[in-house]
Amino acid sequence: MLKFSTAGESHGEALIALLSGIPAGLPIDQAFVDRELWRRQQGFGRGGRMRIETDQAHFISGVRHGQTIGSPIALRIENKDWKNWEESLPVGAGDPAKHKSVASPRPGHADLAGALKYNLPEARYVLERASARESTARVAVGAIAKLLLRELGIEVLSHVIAVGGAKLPDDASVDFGKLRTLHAKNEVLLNCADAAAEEQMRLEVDKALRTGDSVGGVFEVVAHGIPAGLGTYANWDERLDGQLAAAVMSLQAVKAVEIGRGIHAATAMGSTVHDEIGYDAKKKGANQDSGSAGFTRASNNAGGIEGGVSNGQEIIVRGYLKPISTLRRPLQSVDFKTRETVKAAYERSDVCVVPAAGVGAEAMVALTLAKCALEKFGGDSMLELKRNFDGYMQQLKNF
Ligand code: EPS
Repeated sequence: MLKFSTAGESHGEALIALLSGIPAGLPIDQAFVDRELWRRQQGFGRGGRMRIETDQAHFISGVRHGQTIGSPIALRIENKDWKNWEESLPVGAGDPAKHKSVASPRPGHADLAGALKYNLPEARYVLERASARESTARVAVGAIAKLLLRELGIEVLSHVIAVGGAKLPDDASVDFGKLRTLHAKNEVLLNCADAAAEEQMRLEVDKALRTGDSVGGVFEVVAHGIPAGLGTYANWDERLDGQLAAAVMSLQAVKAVEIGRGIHAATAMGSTVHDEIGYDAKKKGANQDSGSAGFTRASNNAGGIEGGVSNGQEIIVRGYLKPISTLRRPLQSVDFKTRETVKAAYERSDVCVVPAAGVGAEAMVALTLAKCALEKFGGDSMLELKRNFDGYMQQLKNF
């Protein structure tokens, strides 16, 4: 069973991740893991914090001589900003005069609900754990899931399809090759595959920057090379779409998740939405199509999942991100101490994080797919996993 958890606070000493269930013998490419962390830090609209941090995964256990050994993998990512917070957020009692409180909760953030829940007089500790800084640890373990999926011929990437009112045109064709090109870039503006749309998105972020506002958007995660048969309709909690939706919804600031063209489909006629089925005997034996047993589709509005089961098409998951809730021009709030109407607290923040959230969602999708793949194929070593996987792929070819 693939399981992971994270610990750490935004301005604490470090972030920690623990991942168990990865078979022995998976080569760990440290440069790949760190590049994924770098990708999460990019994008126009990121705040000053990203100039302080250079996120890198320090492996503590579970990896020896460059490979997994079947034991739990523990890793640590340093918060370089910690040196600026050691006195205001000490583990010991410290000097209360140095404490930096969050005196009035920010609408949209966890501040108020968290303070009420944990009976805290103000929101400092709430912010520290609710912050999207935590997604760094998810991206690190997500990178390991991606390395595992790569061994099965599966890749997971994302792109940005909307920032505020600027959108990638509906008819823009972004195939997986274009996503690979985007992924290879060493400079990330808004991670959009269309230069004209990306420029419009840049203007949206610019407007938010100039006006002390923030802006949200939509990212799309695409999983390529998925064979038919991951997930099942047999039990509600084993449906792949349900698992993916929960995984992506759990990311900070995501307020809606869509599989394929789900939102469009809800208001369209069935005849225009469902993906007609064809068959191509030549494709059946070909490697690139072995996952759908030669069956073809005229479209992929289902986003690669029907009945909670992958159908051999690309899996497409979209995440809808609310605008960051910390505003330089804050909204109305109430002072925790006096209960007087005041402006919400402001602390250095990002203005737009849609590309970064897309990278976080890639990690969550990769972890979910890796979990489902391990449930279906099993194996304590990579040799055993690949043998089981190859056997199933042969079965699909023979179908
Ligand atoms: C983040 C780092 C932190 C978070 C930010 C995400 O930056 P800073 O130290 O400047 O506060 O605050 O998360 C949010 C803006 C939020 O509202 O959750 C990161 O590494 O992604």
